[in-house]
Amino acid sequence: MFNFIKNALKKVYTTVSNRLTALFGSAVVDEATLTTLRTILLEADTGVTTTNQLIATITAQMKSGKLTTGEDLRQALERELLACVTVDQYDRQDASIILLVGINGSGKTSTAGKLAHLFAQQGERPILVAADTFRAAAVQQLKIWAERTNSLFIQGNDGQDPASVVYAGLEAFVQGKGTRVIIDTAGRLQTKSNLMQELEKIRRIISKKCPQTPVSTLLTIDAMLGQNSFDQAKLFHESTHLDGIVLSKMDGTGKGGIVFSITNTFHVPVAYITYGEELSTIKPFDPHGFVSDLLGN
Ligand SMILES: Nc1nc2c(ncn2[C@@H]2O[C@H](COP(=O)(O)OP(=O)(O)OP(=O)(O)O)[C@@H](O)[C@H]2O)c(=O)[nH]1
Ligand SMILES: [Mg+2]
Repeated sequence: MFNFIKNALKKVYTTVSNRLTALFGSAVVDEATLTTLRTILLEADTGVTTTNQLIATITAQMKSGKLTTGEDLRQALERELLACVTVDQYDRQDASIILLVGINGSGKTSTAGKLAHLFAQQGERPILVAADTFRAAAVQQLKIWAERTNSLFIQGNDGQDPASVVYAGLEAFVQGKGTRVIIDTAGRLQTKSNLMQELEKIRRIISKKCPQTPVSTLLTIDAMLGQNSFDQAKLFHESTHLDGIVLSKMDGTGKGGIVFSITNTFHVPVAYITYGEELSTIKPFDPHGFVSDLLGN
């Protein structure tokens, strides 16, 4: 058992796991068992497309006689869910520049602070860049996280071009004032073309100023929004290159299936999950641990 932050995700695990465990106890798996499995997956936010794919694969295995007991079903589901979340794995752990994007309230600023904490604990010196210049309160909010994590804080004036604040942050990085740059952006860009232009401008500044430095663009998604978060994820996916997803507020949902539908739909790996208001409530996503705990292994 991996015990992947089991307590924090209790809500996810107890809601989904208990129902699955009951199915895995079946002596014989039949059509009715798979109908129940389908309902559990859908209610866990796995989404219609991903759920149908999973059920189709498992049905084929049942029909060919390879899957007859509840234990066979557990193994098959584990294999398929793992395949879903390991096809695309997050490989930018070493990125020195992290750009956080996402819609209003999805958890960008909190994630920026939590990442700073995570890196600081590993002996790094984070630089937090307040590129959300649309609201003074947004800058203030990040400043508090910077103080809590002892990070260098870079801010601009109200309404200043976000890209120029990013430039100032990169300048500090190039001068050796920090080892990781974490950029918090605004979530309130109304149209896709606005969004695309804004993110492109920031990306351009980064590649000009730090051409050799690995960059990671992370999209924060509020796990509590479930399938409603898909339209937003789609907007960002179409507007910029995404390296990973931060699934935020996992503590507030009993529906772990969102992990599978997001990765299966967008082919962008979950990089981190967040699960609370505290500094330490962030973890790199561990696909094996997550699946194992979800299945009640
Ligand atoms: N329970 C819980 N709440 C969270 C988590 N992450 C963020 N929140 C809360 O969600 C709300 C929005 O978080 P922010 O970090 O401000 O989100 P944002 O994307 O920066 O929002 P904008 O700047 O308005 O676009 C705040 O009230 C946070 O405290 C989490 O992991 N768990
Ligand atoms: Mg914010």
